[in-house]
Amino acid sequence: FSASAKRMHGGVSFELNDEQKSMQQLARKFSREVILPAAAYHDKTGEYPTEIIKQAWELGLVNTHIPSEYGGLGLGVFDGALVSEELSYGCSGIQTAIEANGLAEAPVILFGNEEQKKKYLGRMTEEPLMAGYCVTEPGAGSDVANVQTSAVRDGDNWIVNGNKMWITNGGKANWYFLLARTNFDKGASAGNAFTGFIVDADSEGITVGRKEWNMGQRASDTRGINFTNVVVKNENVLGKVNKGFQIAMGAFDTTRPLVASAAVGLAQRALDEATRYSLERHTMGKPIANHQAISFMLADMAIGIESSRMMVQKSASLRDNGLKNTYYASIAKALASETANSCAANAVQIFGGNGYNSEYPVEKLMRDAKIFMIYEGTSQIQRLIISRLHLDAASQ
Ligand code: CS8
Ligand code: FAD
Repeated sequence: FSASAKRMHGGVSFELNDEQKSMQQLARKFSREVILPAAAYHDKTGEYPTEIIKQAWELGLVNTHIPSEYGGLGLGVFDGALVSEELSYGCSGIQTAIEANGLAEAPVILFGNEEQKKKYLGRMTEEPLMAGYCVTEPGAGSDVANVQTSAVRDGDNWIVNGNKMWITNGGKANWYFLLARTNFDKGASAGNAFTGFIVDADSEGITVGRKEWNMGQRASDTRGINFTNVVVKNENVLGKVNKGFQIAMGAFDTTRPLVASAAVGLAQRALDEATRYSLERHTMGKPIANHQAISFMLADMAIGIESSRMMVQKSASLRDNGLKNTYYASIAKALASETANSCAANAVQIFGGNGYNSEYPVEKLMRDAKIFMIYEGTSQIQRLIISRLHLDAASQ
């Protein structure tokens, strides 16, 4: 089609613009040349990838959503998703460490006042610092409304007590977004019971637990955090008192498409590894790619990846255009995380015995993939959100 014929046919252009292409290329080059070769080392040792994050930060691949007023690139969700996919291709554990900054920053970007943005977003662009998002607790993960950490007003301060669990960047963060209960009326709804705070990680009374040794994404730092009589200034309240649940949830509308794009990155890596291997490995006198059972597995992987990437782009574009995207963000998150798991499992299958061995890259992909179905809301919780919104729409 000529350009004018394309216009006549209408529809959406899936072509990236030049800026998007160059951002994608930058992230791709960095991921393949720096992250990918270091991935096995960080997986085996669990060592935090401080130097890699620093290099990524210098290239502008960290904190991509911070607005330009505070020193960032101010990328939208769509453009950020291009970066997330590429970084995750190299190692989703290292990508998660980087992206957890974005999750902690999202509530500040969306609901912070000018002073808070200058202070807490500004410093992230001045130095390669990390941040963490503290919502989950030992007894409350999917059920955020059951969060027990409390914050009680004391003059110009709030006194925070409680335990958070599974906090990414927990031991590396300079500051945390924290969700705490501030309304103790038994009948108070979730939407009126919690407040969001920014908490300096060096505050007295914060004790960070051991690094958890997880199934996969071992480069990432996951910890429990105890808050005992931690004093937080009233100026660090985000948005309105008792309206923190909406802040914690609102952030996910930005970050779930990004988690989904990271899952796509892992899935694409699994497909590329499996394709290469299936062309090299011969059985019964031909490359295994020429056995239909194998080539159809590659086709299934491609189907999952292409459709997941489309959902990432749709959910991200809606958000960037100021439209409600909760339904699509959950569809993208559920679809892409399950695609990553099926692609990684297929890649292991295609590698045969070698796939089960840690000298080859795909067993790591399979271990790394599982968390995509758990963090930022499990696959069951995504279905809960999708079904609620679907039925709400159906009853109108
Ligand atoms: O509890 C909700 C939920 O989403 N649970 C899953 C929790 C989750 O996803 N946790 C992830 C933690 S972070 C993490 O894992 C990081 S991973 C590592 C870093 C990776 C970096 C890449 C729920 C189950 C969906 C809902 O719970 P309910 O208790 O049923 O609450 P609701 O009645 O739905 O809502 C209560 C109020 O909140 C408002 N709300 C709900 N959704 C939204 C969105 N935006 C804004 N506000 C929202 N999306 C809702 O409107 C209610 O407010 P009202 O004012 O009362 O009407
Ligand atoms: P539960 O809520 O106890 O769920 C257990 C099972 O029951 C799951 O299969 C779940 O899907 C299912 N289930 C629960 N409720 C329902 C329901 N209503 N309907 C159907 N099924 C249901 N949290 C943070 O706040 N910040 C972080 O940075 C962070 N990073 C993480 C990093 C890692 C490596 C891990 C493992 C977790 C992280 N989390 C973080 C926590 C993560 O978001 C939670 O683990 C997740 O939301 C699930 O909560 P849970 O573990 O308490 O499981």
